[in-house]
Amino acid sequence: MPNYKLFYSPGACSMAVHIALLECGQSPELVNANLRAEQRNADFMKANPRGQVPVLVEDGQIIREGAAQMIYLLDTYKNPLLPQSGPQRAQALEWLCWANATLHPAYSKGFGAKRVSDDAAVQDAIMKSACASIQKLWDEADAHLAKNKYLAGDKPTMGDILMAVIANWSMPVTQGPNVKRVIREMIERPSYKKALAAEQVEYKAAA
Ligand SMILES: N[C@@H](CCC(=O)N[C@@H](CS)C(=O)NCC(=O)O)C(=O)O
Repeated sequence: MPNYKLFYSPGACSMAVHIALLECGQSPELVNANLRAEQRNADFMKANPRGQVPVLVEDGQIIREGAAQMIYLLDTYKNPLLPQSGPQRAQALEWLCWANATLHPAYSKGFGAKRVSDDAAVQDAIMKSACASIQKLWDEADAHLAKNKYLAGDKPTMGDILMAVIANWSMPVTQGPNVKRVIREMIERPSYKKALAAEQVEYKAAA
């Protein structure tokens, strides 16, 4: 069995990789990257000079980018959260990439407002624009989930879990009833509960 180390930040996108590891029966060593502290974890900065979590280390080999890590793990352990082939795999990849590369960056735009300008009015305008984009994405997801049990069809996949992780990020947006139905189910998975407890994160978005 390989040894896994995960550099994470509590409740961040790294939580989805944490859950993927648990779903694959692995018990990673967890290292808090200290993203909010003045001094980020030095080993973490060496592993990813971009200063972003998640960073996964498998037997000493560094893997950056959350989507790559999740796909790699689920493929390695043939986990049904990412079907191995066919149209189900295409759908699961589409929605995992939607959460990782469309929904997540929309939030990042809002979170990054303070890095763009010191001017409160500019920050406010960036935040408003980010929230409008995020809200549109949640509304689209809700309409999609009104017609589909899960994002990728009739079975839960990794995209549902990453969506639930992102839904818990603090931003003045709302999720519709169909999104909430799915996230409520995701957070009941033993792996999700274990990750929340280990990272000491309270889940608020399901209410
Ligand atoms: N494309 C990267 C983005 C990762 C990312 O944005 N991580 C956030 C936490 S959710 C982060 O580390 N932010 C700190 C920063 O950018 O300084 C991935 O998917 O791994």
